[in-house]
Order: sequence, then structure tokens, then C-alpha cells
Amino acid sequence: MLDKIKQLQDEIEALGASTKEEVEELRIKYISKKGLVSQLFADFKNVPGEQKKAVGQAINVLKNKALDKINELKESFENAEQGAGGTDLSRPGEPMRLGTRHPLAIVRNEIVEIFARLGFTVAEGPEIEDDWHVFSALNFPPEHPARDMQDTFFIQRDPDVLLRTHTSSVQARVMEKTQPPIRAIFPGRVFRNEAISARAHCIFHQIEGLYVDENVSFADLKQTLLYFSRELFGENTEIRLRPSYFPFTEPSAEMDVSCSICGGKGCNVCKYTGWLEILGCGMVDPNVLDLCGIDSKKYTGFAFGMGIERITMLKYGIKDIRHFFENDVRFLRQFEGTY
Ligand code: 2NL
Repeated sequence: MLDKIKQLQDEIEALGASTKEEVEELRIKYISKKGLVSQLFADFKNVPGEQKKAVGQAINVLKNKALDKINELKESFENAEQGAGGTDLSRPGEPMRLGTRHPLAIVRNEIVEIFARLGFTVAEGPEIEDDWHVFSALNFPPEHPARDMQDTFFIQRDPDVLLRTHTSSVQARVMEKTQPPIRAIFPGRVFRNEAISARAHCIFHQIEGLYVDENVSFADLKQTLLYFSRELFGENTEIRLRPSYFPFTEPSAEMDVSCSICGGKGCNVCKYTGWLEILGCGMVDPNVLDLCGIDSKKYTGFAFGMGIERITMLKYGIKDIRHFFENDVRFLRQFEGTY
């Protein structure tokens, strides 16, 4: 009996299998209810009394070795299927969605690139400003309504600490520290104390531009804006300038582009006028040049400013400005793949 057990033990230790099914066959052959190991238990009753202890122990050892061996073979196939650590390394990866660029950033970058081709550099400045750079240096008289609490956010009791209401404050800073020629654009976030609606927000974005040198003329302004409009809205775009007023420019104008939706024929976006207002501009008031340390007898300049939200809404047909600030991924994902 002990010899038979020893023989079976050698046999089991040497077992190998090349498929999961073979392992199952071995399990049935050795350790199922009718398997060879179980049969030894059946034969056990015929073992003479004095041998029972040794034989019993040997059968138990054999049974455990057989269980271990079969489990070991089984696991070797399960591991091969799943890869080390239980992960199936052959499965395709989970797709990872990239974030999307914000539509305001897409349009801002596009505008920056258009002006870069004309030699404009980009300048940025602080959002928390002082009265001088937002108003006084830009020729706003002391009683101008924009200085009122109703329009401007003051963030301390001190009336000289405020959130900039336009990016012109950065232009003032650049003029103070550099002499012409100056040719730069100024993108940034601005703040106005306004009621939020589909068309207005208290936080929005602007890009302003400034060109100061000897002999800069209104004709230079017009041609620069025509080039810009055709690059942004298409080569068939026309522009028109209407007289306007800003404290920091003289003369001043507002610029319309021909409606890119209906091609100027008239539609509900351009309110059947064929034109869309997109920016304000003018020749820098000589007072502003002098206040910022630039000799207005030697130099002239033009400047312009536009709201990025408005242009983005026109370009993409967005009907409510609040979409830009809500970060709803259903809105943002529509700009997937646009850079
Ligand atoms: C608008 C109009 C404008 C300017 C901005 C400017 C800046 C300096 C001097 C002169 Cl430092 N002008 N900026 C000029 C005309 C219009 O913006 O409707 N913006 C949304």
C-alpha cells in the first residue's frame, strides 16, 4: 500500500498540462470523488491495524499534494489569461478624452496670430489696477460716469484700488515705459458692475491694439482693420466706420463688418441691416500720449478695442454669453478638435 502511495505521489508531482481542459481531466483522474486518490481512501479499510496510522498519514499527505498540484496548474492558466497582477494586458486601453480649448481662448489666439503677422507683439498687465492707469492717464475727466460705483468694482474702501474696466490700462503702462515705435495687442479679462443677462456679463474679455510711431494715420488704422476683418471673417468681408466718441481717442469710430451669416443681404443676426458692429477705434488723443510720456508733437497713434465674447458669439452662433462662464462640458465639448 505504501509503495502504491509513493508511486502515485511521484506521478502527481511530475504532472503537467498544456491546456485548461487537460488540467480538468487531471483533476477528475486524481482528486474527483472517483479519482485515484479517493480510491486509496476506499482501500484504507483493508489496511491491517498496525499499518493504519502510517498509511493514513501518507494518504493525507498525498491528497494535499495532489490538490496543491492541480490548483497550481489551474492558476498557471488563469495567470496567462489575465497577465501578471490580474490585469489583462492584451485588452485595448480605456480611451482617455482630452480636454478642449475654451472657445474664448480659440478666438483670442486666432486674433493674436492675425496681428502677429502684422508685427504686433502681445502685452499683459494686472487685473487689479489704480485710478491713474484705468482712467486718469486715458483722459477720463474726474466726473466721468465710468468712474462711478455703478460701473466699476472697487475692492477696498480705497477708491484707488479697482478692477480694470478695460485693457487700455495695460496700454498706458506700456507707453509709460517704452518709447515708439510701439505696436502691440493687449488681450485680457475685464470687470464691470453690470447686471448679468444673455448679452452682458460682469466679467468678460477684451483685446485692444495700439500702434504709435511717427506719421501713423487714420488710413493706416483703416487698412489694418480691413486686413484683420478679412482674416477673421473671410476674404469677402467689407468694413464700414461710423463716427463715435471715446475719451481716449480723437477722432473715434465704431467699425462694422458685413454680416458673414447672410453675406450682407440681411438676416436676424444682423437685424436685417447687413452689418455687425465688432469694435471701437480711433486716433490716440494727443493728451493721452503726453500723459503717458510720449511726445504728441512728434508721434501719432491709432488704437482699437473689441470684446472677445461678442466676436466668439458671432463666429459660432452662440446665443447666450453666460455659456462661456458656466463650464458645462456639453457646451465646451462642441469645440473638441479646434485649436
Ligand atoms: C470698444 C472700444 C477702444 C481704445 C479702445 C485705447 C487705448 C489707449 C489709447 C487710446 Cl491707451 N485708445 N483703446 C480705443 C478706441 C476704442 O475700445 O468698444 N471696446 C470694446
